[in-house]
Amino acid sequence: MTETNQTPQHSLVLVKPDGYRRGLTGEVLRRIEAKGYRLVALSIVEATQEQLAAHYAEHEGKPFYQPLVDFMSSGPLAAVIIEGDACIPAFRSLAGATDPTAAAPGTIRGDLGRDWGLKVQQNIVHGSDSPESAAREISIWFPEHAE
Ligand code: IDP
Ligand code: MG
Repeated sequence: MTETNQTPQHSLVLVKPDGYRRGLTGEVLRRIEAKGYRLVALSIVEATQEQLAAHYAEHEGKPFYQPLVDFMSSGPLAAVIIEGDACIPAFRSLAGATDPTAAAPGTIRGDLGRDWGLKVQQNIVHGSDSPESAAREISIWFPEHAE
């Protein structure tokens, strides 16, 4: 008999305001589904200052922090919970490197993103970087799904 994990992994994905504005939400979701992961919650929202302060607390004090918060407040974004074994590292791999110029072709940021000469990199997506981050971020964007 094959043993399987009892609880599938979840990751919090954001299609950032640049991706939403450019009509790339469907393309991002398509890549997640084509990879084999399931969408379990999806919401188009305008982020509150409280949500962004909590979500990006680790970056407070860095030079790109305020530009990042302003960018993430610049319009609607799509918040998504995805599900499936190893979806946290797998989505980071689909997303590619933070800097869209360095992100490999074939990745979301490498294929769809570019440097616009701004103080913050507009790189289309966010994905949780660890199970602890995923649990924390899911509680920020989807309190009803908090684990
Ligand atoms: P990640 O999104 O790849 O996890 P983080 O280091 O968590 O990258 O940074 C959060 C976001 O802040 C990035 O996605 C990007 O939008 C922006 N950012 C990170 N580092 C820089 C930088 O050095 N210059 C400009 N913007 C940055
Ligand atoms: Mg990060």
